[in-house]
Amino acid sequence: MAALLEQEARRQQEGLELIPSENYASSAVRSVMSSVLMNKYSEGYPKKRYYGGNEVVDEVEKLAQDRAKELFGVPHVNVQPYSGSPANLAVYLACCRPGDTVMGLDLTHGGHLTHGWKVSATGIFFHAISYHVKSDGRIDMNEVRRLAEAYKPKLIWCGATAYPFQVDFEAFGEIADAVGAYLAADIAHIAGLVVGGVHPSPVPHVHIVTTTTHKTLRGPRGGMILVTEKGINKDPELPEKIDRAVFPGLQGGPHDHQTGAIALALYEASLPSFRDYAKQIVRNSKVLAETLIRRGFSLVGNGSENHLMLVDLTPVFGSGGGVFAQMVLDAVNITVNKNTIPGEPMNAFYPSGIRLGTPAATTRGMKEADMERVGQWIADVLAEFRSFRLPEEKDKRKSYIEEAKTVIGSHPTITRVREDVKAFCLKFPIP
Ligand code: DSN
Repeated sequence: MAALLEQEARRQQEGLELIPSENYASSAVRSVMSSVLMNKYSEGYPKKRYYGGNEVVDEVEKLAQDRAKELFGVPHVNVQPYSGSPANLAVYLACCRPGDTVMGLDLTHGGHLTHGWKVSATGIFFHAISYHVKSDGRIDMNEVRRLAEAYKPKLIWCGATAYPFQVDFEAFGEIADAVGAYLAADIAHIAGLVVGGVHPSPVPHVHIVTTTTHKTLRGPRGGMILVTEKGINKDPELPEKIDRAVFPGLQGGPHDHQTGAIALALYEASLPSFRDYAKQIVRNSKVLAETLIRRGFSLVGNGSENHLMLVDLTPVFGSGGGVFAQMVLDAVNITVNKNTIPGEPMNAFYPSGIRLGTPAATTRGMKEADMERVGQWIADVLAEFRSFRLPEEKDKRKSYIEEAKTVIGSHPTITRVREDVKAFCLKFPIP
């Protein structure tokens, strides 16, 4: 295990992390995460526990709750969800009955699995209707309105997992109010941008907010559910319904070490330096997007307004080419994830795009000029392999990809760029 930890630390130090949902928590956050708090069981909530010995844990949880309430400006928060998906499932349990109609952004258009996608429990147990983005990459609010009026959903999700623009929470709020739906904003990706003041907050417009704590918020892995004033006005029992849905509805004992680390991350996010961090994430993303566009790449929506971008690789590799881009970039120590693009011509396993983002690189102190350098490397190496094509015959794909891996591994451009990326990364320590 020690050897594996060392290998992973080296991989992180010598590589460039561009997966937009990843980040580096501070060493203080990591210390709390591995602290004695992990030894405790504390089913229930502060002052209402099923086990003894929770006098300290009660204070830990209250600290996390108070900091979240203050930072996001909400009257109620639950800090116990193990992560984002359990947080979202708790919202369904609190607001809906099995079979109720719900609405969310289509997965291949940037939505999350838990916003009602067919293979998720949320799509199996609920009648999920999807809305989409338009050809300009932005959410089709006319379609959202039309579907909401036609289907009268109990719950509408706004927020995304692969969407390069700001979300118009106000417009969603008007639509949800008009049809009497609960409106939940999943800000897992953008929570740090909201707190940092570079993305509008959903809080005035929605009833519920869910988030993870480890993406742009830069805390430990974890989740939170916030209930807004607007939510309590719609349904005074909403805080209690959410708490009951998390425990005992879905979870047992909360992870107290995670709660403690969330409390610390929320403190870090309240510091003025975090606002600078959030601004720099967005600036870096814009420069990376502009560099790729200048080098001839096609971006969904032609840019980035937040921390991420989606590159449509159909002009480079044809359909399903995201897998080649991920492999080529992996070979030069640049980590991205293959991703579907709106109107995906292939499927989620062989998608036609990649998703890139700047939260982790920005934590390491990289700035605009560095992002331009990174964009040039990406363009240089992808251009070398533009002849790769995913075979139409399904049974030939695996062997073609294996052969492609061998070609990539022995290519001189790859060896050169990998050394350049490594030397570059070593200049930017990780916490
Ligand atoms: N896995 C997360 C992401 O990468 O966006 C969403 O759950």
